[in-house]
Amino acid sequence: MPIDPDAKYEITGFKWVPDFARGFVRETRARWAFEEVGLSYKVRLIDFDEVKSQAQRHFQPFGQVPTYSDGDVEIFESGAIAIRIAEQRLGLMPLDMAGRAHAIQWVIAALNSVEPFVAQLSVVDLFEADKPWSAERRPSVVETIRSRLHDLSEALGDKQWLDGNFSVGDLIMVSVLRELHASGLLKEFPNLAAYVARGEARPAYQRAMADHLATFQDAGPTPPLSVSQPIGVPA
Ligand SMILES: N[C@@H](CCC(=O)N[C@@H](CS)C(=O)NCC(=O)O)C(=O)O
Repeated sequence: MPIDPDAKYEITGFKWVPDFARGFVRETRARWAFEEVGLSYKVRLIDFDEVKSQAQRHFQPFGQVPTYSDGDVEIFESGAIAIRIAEQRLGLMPLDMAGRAHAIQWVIAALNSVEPFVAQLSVVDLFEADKPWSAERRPSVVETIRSRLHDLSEALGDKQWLDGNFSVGDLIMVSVLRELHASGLLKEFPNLAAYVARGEARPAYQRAMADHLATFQDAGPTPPLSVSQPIGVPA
Protein backbone atom coordinates (compact mmCIF):
# COMPACT_ATOMS: atom_id res chain seq x y z
CA MET A 1 0.00 0.00 0.00
CA PRO A 2 1.22 3.51 -0.64
CA ILE A 3 2.57 5.49 2.22
CA ASP A 4 -0.09 8.10 2.84
CA PRO A 5 0.57 11.24 4.88
CA ASP A 6 -3.12 11.26 5.84
CA ALA A 7 -3.22 7.63 6.97
CA LYS A 8 -4.54 7.01 10.46
CA TYR A 9 -1.85 4.39 11.06
CA GLU A 10 1.48 5.88 12.08
CA ILE A 11 4.75 4.25 13.00
CA THR A 12 8.13 5.70 13.88
CA GLY A 13 11.39 4.92 12.15
CA PHE A 14 14.88 6.39 12.10
CA LYS A 15 15.81 9.26 9.76
CA TRP A 16 19.25 7.82 9.46
CA VAL A 17 21.00 4.60 10.43
CA PRO A 18 24.48 3.30 9.61
CA ASP A 19 24.83 1.26 6.44
CA PHE A 20 24.90 -2.07 8.26
CA ALA A 21 21.50 -1.42 9.84
CA ARG A 22 19.71 -0.38 6.67
CA GLY A 23 17.13 -3.03 5.90
CA PHE A 24 17.15 -4.28 9.47
CA VAL A 25 15.54 -1.52 11.52
CA ARG A 26 12.60 -3.15 13.26
CA GLU A 27 10.17 -0.66 11.79
CA THR A 28 10.44 -2.80 8.63
CA ARG A 29 8.35 -5.45 10.39
CA ALA A 30 5.47 -3.03 10.76
CA ARG A 31 5.84 -1.83 7.18
CA TRP A 32 5.73 -5.41 5.95
CA ALA A 33 2.63 -6.17 8.03
CA PHE A 34 0.83 -3.09 6.66
CA GLU A 35 1.67 -4.17 3.14
CA GLU A 36 0.45 -7.72 3.73
CA VAL A 37 -2.97 -6.60 4.96
CA GLY A 38 -3.25 -3.71 2.50
CA LEU A 39 -3.42 -0.77 4.89
CA SER A 40 -2.00 2.66 4.12
CA TYR A 41 0.31 4.01 6.77
CA LYS A 42 2.67 6.86 7.45
CA VAL A 43 6.09 6.89 9.04
CA ARG A 44 7.27 9.58 11.45
CA LEU A 45 11.02 9.66 11.01
CA ILE A 46 12.95 10.68 14.09
CA ASP A 47 16.61 11.01 14.98
CA PHE A 48 18.60 9.53 17.80
CA ASP A 49 18.12 12.54 20.09
CA GLU A 50 14.38 12.48 19.65
CA VAL A 51 14.05 8.74 20.21
CA LYS A 52 15.70 9.23 23.59
CA SER A 53 13.62 12.28 24.53
CA GLN A 54 11.16 12.18 27.40
CA ALA A 55 8.30 12.87 25.00
CA GLN A 56 9.18 9.81 22.94
CA ARG A 57 9.87 7.66 26.00
CA HIS A 58 6.27 8.28 26.92
CA PHE A 59 5.45 6.00 23.95
CA GLN A 60 8.53 3.77 24.10
CA PRO A 61 10.09 3.65 27.57
CA PHE A 62 13.34 2.18 26.26
CA GLY A 63 13.86 4.98 23.74
CA GLN A 64 13.65 2.84 20.61
CA VAL A 65 11.76 2.55 17.34
CA PRO A 66 9.27 1.43 16.23
CA THR A 67 6.21 2.82 17.92
CA TYR A 68 2.72 2.58 16.51
CA SER A 69 -0.52 4.53 16.81
CA ASP A 70 -3.87 4.19 15.12
CA GLY A 71 -6.05 6.67 16.96
CA ASP A 72 -7.25 4.06 19.42
CA VAL A 73 -4.02 2.65 20.77
CA GLU A 74 -0.37 3.65 20.98
CA ILE A 75 2.00 0.74 21.46
CA PHE A 76 5.62 -0.28 21.07
CA GLU A 77 7.46 -3.59 20.48
CA SER A 78 7.60 -4.76 16.87
CA GLY A 79 5.88 -8.06 17.73
CA ALA A 80 2.96 -6.38 19.47
CA ILE A 81 2.71 -3.89 16.61
CA ALA A 82 2.66 -6.66 13.99
CA ILE A 83 -0.07 -8.47 15.94
CA ARG A 84 -2.12 -5.28 16.22
CA ILE A 85 -1.81 -4.68 12.46
CA ALA A 86 -2.73 -8.32 11.81
CA GLU A 87 -5.89 -7.77 13.83
CA GLN A 88 -7.01 -4.83 11.66
CA ARG A 89 -7.59 -6.73 8.42
CA LEU A 90 -7.55 -10.23 7.01
CA GLY A 91 -4.27 -11.59 5.76
CA LEU A 92 -1.95 -12.28 8.65
CA MET A 93 -4.11 -13.69 11.41
CA PRO A 94 -6.23 -16.84 11.18
CA LEU A 95 -9.89 -16.28 12.01
CA ASP A 96 -10.28 -19.23 14.35
CA MET A 97 -9.14 -18.92 17.95
CA ALA A 98 -6.79 -21.90 17.80
CA GLY A 99 -5.15 -20.56 14.64
CA ARG A 100 -4.74 -17.14 16.26
CA ALA A 101 -3.11 -18.71 19.30
CA HIS A 102 -0.68 -20.55 17.05
CA ALA A 103 0.22 -17.45 15.05
CA ILE A 104 0.87 -15.47 18.25
CA GLN A 105 2.88 -18.37 19.64
CA TRP A 106 5.24 -18.11 16.67
CA VAL A 107 5.61 -14.35 17.06
CA ILE A 108 6.69 -14.89 20.63
CA ALA A 109 8.92 -17.83 19.73
CA ALA A 110 10.70 -15.67 17.15
CA LEU A 111 11.24 -12.80 19.57
CA ASN A 112 11.85 -14.76 22.73
CA SER A 113 13.37 -18.09 21.71
CA VAL A 114 15.33 -17.12 18.59
CA GLU A 115 16.08 -13.38 18.37
CA PRO A 116 17.93 -13.03 21.70
CA PHE A 117 20.49 -15.59 20.48
CA VAL A 118 20.72 -14.08 17.02
CA ALA A 119 21.31 -10.65 18.58
CA GLN A 120 24.30 -11.98 20.50
CA LEU A 121 26.12 -12.51 17.23
CA SER A 122 25.88 -8.78 16.48
CA VAL A 123 27.34 -8.07 19.89
CA VAL A 124 30.44 -10.20 19.38
CA ASP A 125 30.85 -9.43 15.67
CA LEU A 126 30.07 -5.75 15.73
CA PHE A 127 29.08 -3.81 18.79
CA GLU A 128 31.72 -5.31 21.08
CA ALA A 129 33.98 -6.84 18.47
CA ASP A 130 36.95 -4.97 19.89
CA LYS A 131 36.49 -6.37 23.40
CA PRO A 132 38.88 -9.13 24.43
CA TRP A 133 36.09 -11.56 25.35
CA SER A 134 34.29 -11.41 22.01
CA ALA A 135 36.58 -13.79 20.12
CA GLU A 136 36.44 -16.27 22.98
CA ARG A 137 32.67 -16.04 23.30
CA ARG A 138 31.83 -16.25 19.58
CA PRO A 139 31.98 -20.05 19.15
CA SER A 140 29.44 -20.62 21.92
CA VAL A 141 27.18 -17.90 20.51
CA VAL A 142 27.28 -19.61 17.12
CA GLU A 143 26.66 -23.02 18.66
CA THR A 144 23.57 -21.79 20.50
CA ILE A 145 22.16 -20.22 17.35
CA ARG A 146 22.88 -23.42 15.43
CA SER A 147 21.00 -25.43 18.02
CA ARG A 148 17.96 -23.11 17.79
CA LEU A 149 18.06 -23.28 14.01
CA HIS A 150 18.25 -27.04 14.12
CA ASP A 151 15.13 -27.24 16.30
CA LEU A 152 13.27 -24.71 14.20
CA SER A 153 14.27 -26.53 11.04
CA GLU A 154 12.79 -29.74 12.47
CA ALA A 155 9.60 -27.91 13.40
CA LEU A 156 9.23 -26.43 9.93
CA GLY A 157 10.05 -29.67 8.16
CA ASP A 158 8.90 -29.51 4.56
CA LYS A 159 6.07 -27.09 5.24
CA GLN A 160 5.88 -23.77 3.42
CA TRP A 161 5.06 -21.81 6.56
CA LEU A 162 5.17 -22.61 10.26
CA ASP A 163 1.47 -23.22 10.79
CA GLY A 164 -0.80 -23.38 7.77
CA ASN A 165 -1.03 -20.18 5.74
CA PHE A 166 1.50 -17.38 5.96
CA SER A 167 0.79 -15.52 9.20
CA VAL A 168 2.13 -12.79 11.43
CA GLY A 169 4.17 -15.55 13.09
CA ASP A 170 6.00 -16.20 9.82
CA LEU A 171 6.44 -12.48 9.21
CA ILE A 172 8.26 -12.01 12.48
CA MET A 173 10.18 -15.29 12.27
CA VAL A 174 11.46 -14.48 8.77
CA SER A 175 12.35 -10.96 9.94
CA VAL A 176 14.46 -12.43 12.72
CA LEU A 177 16.09 -15.20 10.66
CA ARG A 178 17.12 -12.88 7.84
CA GLU A 179 19.42 -11.14 10.29
CA LEU A 180 21.60 -14.25 9.92
CA HIS A 181 22.17 -13.99 6.16
CA ALA A 182 25.72 -12.74 6.41
CA SER A 183 26.70 -15.31 9.02
CA GLY A 184 26.17 -18.18 6.58
CA LEU A 185 24.38 -20.12 9.33
CA LEU A 186 21.06 -20.22 7.50
CA LYS A 187 22.63 -22.11 4.62
CA GLU A 188 23.32 -25.01 6.96
CA PHE A 189 19.54 -25.53 7.12
CA PRO A 190 18.25 -25.52 3.55
CA ASN A 191 14.58 -25.62 4.55
CA LEU A 192 15.05 -22.51 6.72
CA ALA A 193 17.02 -20.73 3.99
CA ALA A 194 14.20 -21.51 1.53
CA TYR A 195 11.61 -20.38 4.09
CA VAL A 196 13.34 -17.01 4.49
CA ALA A 197 13.69 -16.68 0.72
CA ARG A 198 9.94 -17.35 0.33
CA GLY A 199 9.19 -14.62 2.85
CA GLU A 200 11.54 -12.14 1.22
CA ALA A 201 10.06 -12.90 -2.21
CA ARG A 202 6.59 -11.80 -1.14
CA PRO A 203 5.51 -8.62 -2.96
CA ALA A 204 4.47 -7.06 0.36
CA TYR A 205 7.97 -7.60 1.76
CA GLN A 206 9.54 -6.15 -1.38
CA ARG A 207 7.42 -3.00 -1.21
CA ALA A 208 8.06 -2.54 2.49
CA MET A 209 11.80 -2.93 2.09
CA ALA A 210 11.96 -0.60 -0.92
CA ASP A 211 10.12 2.11 1.00
CA HIS A 212 12.30 1.61 4.06
CA LEU A 213 15.52 1.83 2.03
CA ALA A 214 14.26 4.86 0.13
CA THR A 215 14.36 6.73 3.45
CA PHE A 216 18.14 6.67 3.32
CA GLN A 217 18.54 7.44 -0.37
CA ASP A 218 19.93 10.90 0.24
CA ALA A 219 21.54 10.09 3.55
CA GLY A 220 25.31 10.14 3.49
CA PRO A 221 27.51 7.56 5.14
CA THR A 222 28.73 10.04 7.76
CA PRO A 223 26.81 9.80 11.01
CA PRO A 224 24.86 12.99 11.70
CA LEU A 225 24.17 11.64 15.19
CA SER A 226 26.26 10.09 17.86
CA VAL A 227 25.35 6.44 17.87
CA SER A 228 26.23 4.91 21.18
CA GLN A 229 23.86 1.98 21.21
CA PRO A 230 22.88 -0.73 18.76
CA ILE A 231 20.56 0.40 16.04
CA GLY A 232 19.09 -2.62 14.34
CA VAL A 233 20.96 -5.80 13.71
CA PRO A 234 23.50 -6.14 10.95
CA ALA A 235 23.18 -8.53 8.08
N1 LIG B 1 12.24 -5.25 21.24
C1 LIG B 1 12.14 -4.03 20.48
C2 LIG B 1 13.52 -3.65 20.03
C3 LIG B 1 13.51 -2.33 19.32
C4 LIG B 1 14.90 -1.95 18.86
O1 LIG B 1 15.92 -2.58 19.17
N2 LIG B 1 14.96 -0.88 18.08
C5 LIG B 1 16.23 -0.39 17.60
C6 LIG B 1 16.12 -0.15 16.12
S1 LIG B 1 15.90 -1.68 15.27
C7 LIG B 1 16.52 0.95 18.28
O2 LIG B 1 15.65 1.78 18.37
N3 LIG B 1 17.76 1.11 18.75
C8 LIG B 1 18.17 2.28 19.46
C9 LIG B 1 18.50 1.98 20.89
O3 LIG B 1 18.26 0.85 21.34
O4 LIG B 1 18.99 2.87 21.54
C10 LIG B 1 11.19 -4.25 19.29
O5 LIG B 1 11.17 -5.36 18.76
O6 LIG B 1 10.50 -3.30 18.89
